[in-house]
Amino acid sequence: MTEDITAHLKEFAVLQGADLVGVADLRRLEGIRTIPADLLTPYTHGVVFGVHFPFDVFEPIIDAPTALYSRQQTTANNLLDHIGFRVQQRLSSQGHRAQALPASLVVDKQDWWPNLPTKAVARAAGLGWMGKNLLIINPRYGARVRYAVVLTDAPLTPDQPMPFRCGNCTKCVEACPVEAIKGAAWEEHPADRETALFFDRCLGKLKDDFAVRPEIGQPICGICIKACPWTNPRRL
Ligand code: B12
Ligand code: SF4
Ligand code: SF4
Repeated sequence: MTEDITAHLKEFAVLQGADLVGVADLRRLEGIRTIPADLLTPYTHGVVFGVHFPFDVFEPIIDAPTALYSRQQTTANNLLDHIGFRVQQRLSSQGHRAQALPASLVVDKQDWWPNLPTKAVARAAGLGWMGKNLLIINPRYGARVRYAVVLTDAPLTPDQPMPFRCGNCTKCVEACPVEAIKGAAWEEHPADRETALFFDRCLGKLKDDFAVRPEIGQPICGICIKACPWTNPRRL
């Protein structure tokens, strides 16, 4: 029965445009910082969906993001927000609680913190592992996927997280223009973002350099997305 509800919900999300869908048991996120602090209290599961970019969008990215990538990131965010809204409507009309979280909303502007770190939910939902570049690495698309979440109390069947598969690879570490990626490894996730990154170096590059370029206009990069061998479909 819960399998049926879950399968139908996943099919619905795919019909709305999702390429990947997973369900996280929110008990796996115990201790994570949320805004507000009691955000997760009414909910038991997080439905996570992802939309991918073709590798072509990243191929021209050498040492800076492109105007095409910037525009497509906005399109992906809009699509994710649309899918989230529709999944939320469906769950709600079936009598369940549901709260869609947007693809890209920074709530604590000092600390660059969202309502809920999406990657933690995507990892718990089995959509990928947290790579050394602190991105979710999906076995099919690598890091060229954006994600969003709907929180719900619907009785769904959760997916299982996958193991860390970066191994000895250091491609993202070598590619980062500001040497922000430390190359650390972990079993599930780093204790905090400083374990993985020199955070200020990454943020500084995106905010004070890329985002102020007129053709970019937002803090994006794409270099450590492209560098990951799992991102490139022609790697084999
Ligand atoms: C603010 C923000 C930024 C800021 C700050 C980044 C940061 N890491 O905090 C800046 C502008 C620098 C940035 C940069 C980038 N971002 Co950004 N960003 C966000 C945003 C809005 C919030 C990130 C966040 O939660 N920060 C808080 C930190 C601490 O959380 P975290 O990075 O997820 O890592 C922690 C947890 O996940 C934790 N964890 C995992 N499981 C568990 C379980 C438990 C119990 C606990 C306690 C913790 C835990 O482990 C990590 C350390 O604690 C998210 C969207 C969202 N709502 O989540 C997008 C998001 C993370 N960004 C994304 C992307 C793609 C990028 C960039 C590549 C830029 C670009 N678009 O080209 C770079 C990558 C930088 C990097 N190597 O990390 C994507 C990642 C997709 C993916 N495949 O992983 C996201 C998810 C947006 C989306 N809708 O898809 N970003
Ligand atoms: S987003 Fe860019 S600056 Fe930040 S870690 Fe990745 S490659 Fe480095
Ligand atoms: S480039 Fe290598 S080390 Fe970095 S995230 Fe991808 S597999 Fe992991």
